[in-house]
Amino acid sequence: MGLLSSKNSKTKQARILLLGLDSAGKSTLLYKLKLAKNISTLPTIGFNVEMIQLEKNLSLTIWDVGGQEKMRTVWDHYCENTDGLMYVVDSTDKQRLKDSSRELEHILKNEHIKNVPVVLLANKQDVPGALTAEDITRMFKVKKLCSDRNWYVQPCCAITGDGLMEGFRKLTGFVKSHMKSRGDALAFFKQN
Ligand SMILES: Nc1nc2c(ncn2[C@@H]2O[C@H](COP(=O)(O)OP(=O)(O)OP(=O)(O)O)[C@@H](O)[C@H]2O)c(=O)[nH]1
Ligand SMILES: [Mg+2]
Repeated sequence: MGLLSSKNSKTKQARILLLGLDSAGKSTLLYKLKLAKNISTLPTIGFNVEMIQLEKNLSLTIWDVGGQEKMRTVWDHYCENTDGLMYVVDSTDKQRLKDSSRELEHILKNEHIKNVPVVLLANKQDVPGALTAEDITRMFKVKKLCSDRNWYVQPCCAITGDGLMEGFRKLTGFVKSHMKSRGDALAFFKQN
């Protein structure tokens, strides 16, 4: 999928947290992106971590944390040092949309990810009747929920890979400007 493999000393590292309810498609999309193929997944107990480089000078360390109810209680412990949040929604799971938006609302209150940019992936767009990115933006009240940070809602399909690169590129762009503004603020405090 056009991943870059070269590394150089100027390559910065960004920590990306990949969250969403169980069965949203997090592990499927992570390995589609990493290996460019479909793997059959099992529910993630604990986490998967993979490094992916989509562009020169920025390497993403992606933490895919299991989304089952008992796992959600530990999401907070993964937030420290996070530069970007990728939140995956199963756009066909209409019964659990409220649960998903409640979990997103909860995690966004974590002090460690204050102002950290968010991309929501409206996954499983290959399934007829899936909610659109616009539906999810409205139902999750994303504008209000994310008023203190950069955000975007990207439709995708983890099986075909459609929309994945776009979603990660969007997040990467946000992450770079977030890191830069944080770096600028640090430099300012050091000088003054
Ligand atoms: N039709 C369709 N199925 C998908 C898509 N993405 C994932 N799936 C399926 O959804 C199921 C769950 O996918 P996982 O990637 O294991 O979900 P997860 O979010 O990692 O789940 P946990 O590890 O339990 O948190 C699997 O059967 C996948 O094949 C998609 O875009 N379209
Ligand atoms: Mg998983």
